[in-house]
Amino acid sequence: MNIGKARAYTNIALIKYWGKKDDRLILPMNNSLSLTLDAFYTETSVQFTPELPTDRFYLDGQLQDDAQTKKISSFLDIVRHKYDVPLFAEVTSKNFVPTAAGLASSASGLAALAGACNAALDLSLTPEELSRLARRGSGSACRSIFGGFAEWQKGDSDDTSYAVQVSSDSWEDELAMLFVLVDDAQKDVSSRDGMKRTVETSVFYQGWLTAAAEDLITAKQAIKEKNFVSLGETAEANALRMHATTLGAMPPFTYWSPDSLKAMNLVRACRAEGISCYFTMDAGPNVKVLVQKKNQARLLAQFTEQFSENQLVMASAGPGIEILNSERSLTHD
Ligand code: 2P0
Repeated sequence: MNIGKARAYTNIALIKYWGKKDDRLILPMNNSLSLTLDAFYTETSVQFTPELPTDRFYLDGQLQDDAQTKKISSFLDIVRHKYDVPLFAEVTSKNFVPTAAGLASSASGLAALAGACNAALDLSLTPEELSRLARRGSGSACRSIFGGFAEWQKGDSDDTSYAVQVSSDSWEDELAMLFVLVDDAQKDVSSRDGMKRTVETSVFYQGWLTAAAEDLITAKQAIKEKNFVSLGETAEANALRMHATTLGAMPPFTYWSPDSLKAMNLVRACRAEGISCYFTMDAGPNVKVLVQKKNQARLLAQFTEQFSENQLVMASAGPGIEILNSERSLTHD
């Protein structure tokens, strides 16, 4: 069988995916919109083989235990079922992150795995089909099939829920994102559990859905017009709205740490000094700051005064998924 290998870059949502209407198929409650970034990516190779009695998963050179292999195996089960492959697989993954920041991303990881399966099994999937497949592994992974801006259109079935490229006339090349890594600790509430609890219990959830639909329209218009202030303001407001839903859940929770607030306040202070920049946050305490490339040095200088250098990573817009090779194994072809 082939060894399939792919590289996928992580993406950060400017309009967040927060809540599923179908947990098994990973169908989201709302459309989301992201920017793929070049600083963090995953390379994964996959080989299905009759010689294995179970799936084997190596991450950054380490053989993973059953618990750590579960998410990979669940995804491989979907592939085996969908494409009628009665074989276990060896999966080798490497996360490329500039620091030991614990920023391993399910978006890049599951997108790379989907791409590697596509190559290993000679599936010749279209980008749309690959996005649908990656979605089954992790929702946000469906957006990492594309470079630049991507919109995950929620759809209402397995066939109709996938990401598409949002054309921007290469405007994303003028943008950058500063990652402020405020905390390495394991998060208390996974994004999967957090969004589920929020959908089921948050008194603010309906408000989130109404606002997110409007935010998406505004953000897409801002991209079309290359209006940085409008895109930034909308993304920042959207992130705060998502995080507000967690406070209205039962039991309530938050992903913010004191250092998250410190970073958010610094973004506001930078704006007051004339540096146009906007923050967003995901299901963890790290803060990401959207800025135009022309201002990135000034932004970085401000953050360097309050955070250590190894907490700060500047990223540019990144490419879509790349199939690296598709070798034929000499031993069992
Ligand atoms: C996003 N997040 O749009 C949102 C914002 C976190 C906050 O997508 O359950 O790992 O595998 O579909 O994709 C993180 O959730 O969740 C995420 P699953 P995923 O980027």
